[in-house]
Parts: sequence; C-alpha cells; structure tokens
Amino acid sequence: MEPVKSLNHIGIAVQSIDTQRSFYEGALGAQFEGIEVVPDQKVRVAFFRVSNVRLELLEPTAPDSPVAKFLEKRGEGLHHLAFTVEDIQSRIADLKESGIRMIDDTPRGGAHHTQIAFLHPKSSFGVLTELCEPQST
Ligand code: CMX
Repeated sequence: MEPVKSLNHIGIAVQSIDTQRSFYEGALGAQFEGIEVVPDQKVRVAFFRVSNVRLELLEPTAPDSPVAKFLEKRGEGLHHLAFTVEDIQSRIADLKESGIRMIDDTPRGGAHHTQIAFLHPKSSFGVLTELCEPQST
C-alpha cells in the first residue's frame, strides 16, 4: 500500500478550549492557528502549531458528540492521530480490502476544508486513526 504522506495532526479531547489555550500558547509557546466548528463531527476545534506538528484540541458541541462520549468514558487527553493521504476514497477501499474496519466508508467534511475518514480503533490496536485529504492535494 502507498505510504501515508505525513502526520497531519494530533487530536486531543478537551472539556474547554478556552481553559486550555493558555497552556498551549503560554507553557509550550505553540502558535495558535484558529478555531473552527465542524458540524458533521459535532466538535469545535482549535489548531496550534509546534514546528511542523499540528495539535487539534477538540471540544464537543453536543451531548451526543463522539468527543463528549470519549470525555465521559476516558476523560481529557489524547484522542486520535490523523495522517495525510491522497485519494482518500481509494485508500478507504484498499484498507477495507485488507480487512481493516472503517468507521467511515465514505469521506466526510473535516476542518480546513479537508475530507476525512476514521478507522475503527479496534482495527488499529487501540489508536483512533484518521485519514485526512486536504482539498489542495
Ligand atoms: N481512541 C481509542 N479507543 C477509543 C476511542 C479513541 N478516541 N474512542 C472510543 N474508543 C474505544 C472505547 O474505549 C471502546 O473500547 P472498549 O469496548 O474496549 O471499551 C470502543 O472504542 C467503543 O467505544 P464506545 O465508547 O462504545 O463508543 P462508540 O462505539 O459509540 O464510538 C467510535 C467509538 C471510535 C466509533 C466513535 O467515537 C467515532 O465514531 N469516532 C470517530 C469520529 C470522531 O471521533 N470525531 C471527532 C473528531 C473529529 C475531528 O477530528 O474533526
């Protein structure tokens, strides 16, 4: 299978972006890149950059958001890894063909106008894994 292109971002589940923002900007000196609501995923996300690594803080916008459920069950912390891919639709087909269980059989709209799809954590050894195709690639 074609290697993924890069680590796109690290997702972190939080109760409140506003509460945590000063930690990432102040204690770590991460560069704040902005806040966006992703209605499809029922989350509000804030992006921070450290060199070429991007951190995505995820705050639920509804009680039935996957992130709300995660916070309830596991508390705040690391939530997922996202990898940049090209041609996400055929990558999904290849992964399914190889026996990987997908949460999303078809791509959904993500932050920054990306197309995204999640692998089920039971198929990726406990790490929720996201495929992410930027609009420009
Ligand atoms: N990382 C690792 N494992 C996770 C997980 C995560 N982030 N979230 C849930 N799990 C595990 C649970 O611990 C549980 O394992 P056990 O059965 O061993 O206890 C199992 O997955 C099932 O979890 P659940 O709490 O019963 O929840 P659901 O099955 O209803 O949903 C999941 C789990 C992963 C399918 C759901 O959270 C999902 O669809 N996630 C993808 C979408 C998403 O997370 N969107 C938010 C981010 C959006 C963005 O980045 O823009």
